[in-house]
Amino acid sequence: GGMASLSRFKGALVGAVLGDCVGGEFEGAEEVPMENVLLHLNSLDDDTKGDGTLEYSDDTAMARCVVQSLLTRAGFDEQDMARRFAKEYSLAPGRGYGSGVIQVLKKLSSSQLSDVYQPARDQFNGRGSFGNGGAMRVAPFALAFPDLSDVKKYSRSGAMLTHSCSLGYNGAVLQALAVHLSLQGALELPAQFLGKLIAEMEEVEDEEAARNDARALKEAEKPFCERLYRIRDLMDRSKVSIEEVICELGNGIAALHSVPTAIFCVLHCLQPRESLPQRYGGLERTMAYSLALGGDTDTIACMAGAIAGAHYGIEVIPEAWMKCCEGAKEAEVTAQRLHALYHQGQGGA
Ligand code: F2R
Ligand code: MG
Ligand code: MG
Repeated sequence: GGMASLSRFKGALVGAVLGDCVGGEFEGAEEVPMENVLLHLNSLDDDTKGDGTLEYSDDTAMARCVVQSLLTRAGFDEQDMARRFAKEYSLAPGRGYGSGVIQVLKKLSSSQLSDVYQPARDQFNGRGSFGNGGAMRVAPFALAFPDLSDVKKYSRSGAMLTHSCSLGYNGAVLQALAVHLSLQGALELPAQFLGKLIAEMEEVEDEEAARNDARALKEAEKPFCERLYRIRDLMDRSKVSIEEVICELGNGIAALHSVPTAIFCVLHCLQPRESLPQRYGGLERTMAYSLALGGDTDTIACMAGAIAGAHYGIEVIPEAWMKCCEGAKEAEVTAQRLHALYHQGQGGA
């Protein structure tokens, strides 16, 4: 499809759900042989499966809140979004939430709360969470706001409802930027795509709070930029092993150890790879590769799925995969409403 086409919107939202549902099988596994990944993915084509047998987790549960809030309020409303997170958690607490964020979600349901950002600030002795929970749910921000500066501003605020550490919310900003650029067709030129992300993040990380957090956590001066430069190095190598990717970029629950990894998965799978089936298209390759890294597989596949889906569009997503994943069909429908909101913001084009 063309730039910001409906197909790309659907691909992004459905790709994220697919990654979460399909990746849930291996979340927390240290080593995942590609053979096991392919067996799992092949089982989705099995007729006895289907009808949402693979349940979505917190990644999708929270993304759905983001979507509903952005649509209902026709923009970002922190009170409304916070309320939706709290309500969703109270109705379905068993979706595999991070152990820290549960405290925030419980406090957010209190009616006496005057500042919805305060519970997040209180996390981890006032340091705030650097988990990837802000990034895992951020794709809808890129689908609601056509303007890059709005994407940056609101994805940051949306993440800060639960993640007040800059290594948490800036991961969300990076993921939102990646979906935004992919939606514009920027992955046609991968080196330039990465260059744009670096240029944006150089500015995003050039902030007092970010510098302080990086120093306190003994990270590079601009941690996300540093990781993006590592991605550039990895892309320049003729061969890269799974072990090298895990070592350079990580596969963990911290945003710093998963958002750049998800971006790398998409870039690496733009072309056919020896370790992956010939019959696979780019989106299937991205899913398989994300799972084979092990670690936080549902979240890495969810984030990679959103970026890849925005690039390839809905047409490449296997029907059998859609049927197996809870919430995939609904995501396709709501993507249409986000598409309308996005283009309405551009003057009804
Ligand atoms: N939680 C999981 N998976 C593990 C358990 C699965 C489930 N309980 C089961 O039953 O199998 N997955 C989901 O959590 C991740 C997103 O987490 P989020 O929303 O960022 O939560 P939180 O609690 O804020 O952060 C996650 C952990 O990171 C560490 N951490 C964060 N900030 C820290 C800090 N400043 N200092 C020290 N540690 C910090 C803590 O261990 C947090 O618990 C996604 O993977 C999602 O799928
Ligand atoms: Mg999850
Ligand atoms: Mg996860």
